[in-house]
Amino acid sequence: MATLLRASGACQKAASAAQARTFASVAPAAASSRSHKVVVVGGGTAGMTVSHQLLRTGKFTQDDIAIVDPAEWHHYQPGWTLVGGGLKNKEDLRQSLTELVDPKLKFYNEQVGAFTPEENLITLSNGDKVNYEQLVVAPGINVDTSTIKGLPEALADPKSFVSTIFKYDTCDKASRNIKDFKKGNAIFTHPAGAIKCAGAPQKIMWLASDHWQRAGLYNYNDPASSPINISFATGLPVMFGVPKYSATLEALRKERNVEGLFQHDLVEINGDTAIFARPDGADKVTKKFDLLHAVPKMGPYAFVKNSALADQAGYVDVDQATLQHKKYVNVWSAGDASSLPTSKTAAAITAQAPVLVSNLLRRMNGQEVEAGYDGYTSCPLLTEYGKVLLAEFKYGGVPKETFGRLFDQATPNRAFYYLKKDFFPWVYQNYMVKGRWGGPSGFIR
Ligand code: UQ1
Repeated sequence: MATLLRASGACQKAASAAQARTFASVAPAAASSRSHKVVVVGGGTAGMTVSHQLLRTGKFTQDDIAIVDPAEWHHYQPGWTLVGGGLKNKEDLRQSLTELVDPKLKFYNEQVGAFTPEENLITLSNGDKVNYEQLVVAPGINVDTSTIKGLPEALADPKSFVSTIFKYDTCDKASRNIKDFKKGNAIFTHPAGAIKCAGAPQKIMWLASDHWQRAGLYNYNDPASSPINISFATGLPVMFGVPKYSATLEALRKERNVEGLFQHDLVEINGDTAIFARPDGADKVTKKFDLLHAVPKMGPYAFVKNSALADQAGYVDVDQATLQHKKYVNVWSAGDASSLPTSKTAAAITAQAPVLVSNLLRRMNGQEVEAGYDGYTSCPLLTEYGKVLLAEFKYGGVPKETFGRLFDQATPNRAFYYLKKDFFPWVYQNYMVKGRWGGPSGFIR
């Protein structure tokens, strides 16, 4: 059925493209119909949440807002850790983008080729030009497996014990690897540099270690006589960027006898050898592994990085409190592609989207923008099957906890586990991407 629907969608697209060409040959000015009040680049978490929140204000009519994204599927990426832990099927965490985009929105199922902010237009990779009054740039970041030499090949080999939960294709391989693994060195990595969901590299390790402990293959209290050894090799100097939560996680690491290889940045995989770069030009370190969970380096897509919208690092250069571009006043950004100096998560977007929407509307009405975003982000950190530590913080790594008066959120807790496993995936797919979920502030209208 889904295939049928997709196929008929593709036919419609082909038909309307043919029609557009016919009109274009008669009247070249037809291109001006590709002009919208708001163009949103990206149909991921930030793009869908912002577009649908804008639409729900009731201030826009058919095709006033356009979304640009070349993808076929919209994924609930925070769920891929649960897939790696054998708790979800990856197919249940995706929705067809064509079906998800509200019919009142114009959907360009295309890649962006270039931004021309001086002329308020973008060029699609098929050459079409699209004009806007306001532009929201939210294409996410590139999880680039080729940043680690040998990783693409190791991931593609179905027999290898190398996986990553950061890719749709291999998040289920992680689960199979963990279940099939009986003996040897298991290494879990976390790269140096900014990544999305900075807790995930260790969430999958905590789930795996719990699984092996229950299977009698790993004994927290006696690792020397356990068939499996576990190492966490991280490019960072600490377990987590926020001291309050890092303290708990470091204590857990020691309690569970997981080897901590700090400031070890995976740069190459060669057979069963993992090669790590060290800071300050120190010699590389090599380690033998039998199971490797690798996290690729991530960074801005080239079409953003090489554009006039980017800051030095290649992210969309926006004000950290208003989400307005620092140079182009009708350009906005949220989510992973933005320069916002906070941890890149879906939870962060629950707080960013309403600020962006409100300021974009204020700008359209000629009002001043407001400083509304404090950097809120969150990481529900699975520490075992049945427990989650709910890290919530704002700019500067200052805790900003929703349930802080009820629970010590740094202590892993069963209620948070069900929030992460059942409630968030449900509220995301049914409310958040439809513009009806405000995160810690609850449902919208
Ligand atoms: C949240 O709203 C959300 O979106 C569905 C998540 O999913 C990825 C989260 O992880 C978190 C922490 C929130 C924040 C909401 C509450 C109630 C703490």
